[in-house]
Amino acid sequence: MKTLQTSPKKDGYRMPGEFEAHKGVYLLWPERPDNWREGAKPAQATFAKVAAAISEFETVTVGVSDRQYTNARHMLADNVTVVEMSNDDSWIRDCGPTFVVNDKGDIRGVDWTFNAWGGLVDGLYFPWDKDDRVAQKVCELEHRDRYRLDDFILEGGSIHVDGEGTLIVTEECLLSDGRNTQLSKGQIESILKEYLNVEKIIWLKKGIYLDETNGHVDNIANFVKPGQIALAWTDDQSDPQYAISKENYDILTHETDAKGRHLQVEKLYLPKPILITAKESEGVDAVDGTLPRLEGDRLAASYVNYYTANGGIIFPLFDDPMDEKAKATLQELYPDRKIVGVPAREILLGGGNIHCITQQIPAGR
Ligand code: KQY
Repeated sequence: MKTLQTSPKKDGYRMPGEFEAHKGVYLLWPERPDNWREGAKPAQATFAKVAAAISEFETVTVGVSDRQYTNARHMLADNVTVVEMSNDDSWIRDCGPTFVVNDKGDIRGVDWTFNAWGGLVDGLYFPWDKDDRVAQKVCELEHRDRYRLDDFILEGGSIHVDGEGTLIVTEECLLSDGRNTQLSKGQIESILKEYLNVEKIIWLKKGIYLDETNGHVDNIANFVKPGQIALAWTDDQSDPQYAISKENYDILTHETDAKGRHLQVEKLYLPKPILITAKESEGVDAVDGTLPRLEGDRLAASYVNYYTANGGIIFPLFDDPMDEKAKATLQELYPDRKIVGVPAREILLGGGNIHCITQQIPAGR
């Protein structure tokens, strides 16, 4: 595996939309007891269900520490490949590679610097060096050359593309104090255009209310296909989320994409606010430097945090009356895909959801 000194744009590679064909998907196995309650046992059961659900549609590989290898192998279905891969936590959307493809179907990885969502400013744990090596290791396993950006911090959950030149991001995240403060917004745009090979960047303002990633776009908006976006929504004007979603709705409906199309914005209704219970809070080990999980804290629950697989959509269930509506909306948006819900409260308790724990490999050739 080579580390390349050029850029995807110079070499004719682009980031495909998630809705394009995949070779497979990677996950990382959860285990840290200061983020996952009860020694991560409930989270592990949920990750196993997510892996099983996706494996109906594409090949699944799960990276796991040596300490957890035997347990993970036991808990995961036989059609899931388990490989040893050191990590600091299980958010491969964010620390894994962003794959880019060329017109011949060749694939390369983009390996951004990862700093646990804000480094020493407002990052969620320390250290994060094992996570920062995950992208390189996935490229090794996939036999793909990579571009490495040593001086640019980015997580995969903070970007979504339409595969046809358009990128959506949030200002809350990409302009946050813990990421690339040495760069202007224009310089950040130039790097994204060079490494994702996009022409148009649509800047949303904020992500989901109280999202601990500084408002990742993948929790609030996603491309269903070029020209169509699913946006997390509530009609409850007394909820702080309403103003956030409305501002983003206004931006998106007044924007055009890289091809000059007006965007069709589809509202994906949120569940009612979900709070951490006393029992859930007590199950998490308290460790200095890790975000505490306190009783009554509101979680950043959103159905937009779904994974688009070959022929399927794997979306989070919250045991909420809106689960059914979310399923129906997703079925309308994706008439040709099977919509599969997985109870995901245990992932939500760790600070993210199904999209955040996945990283797809494009089909390529
Ligand atoms: O949502 C994500 N992409 C990751 C959330 C990380 C939470 C760490 N506790």
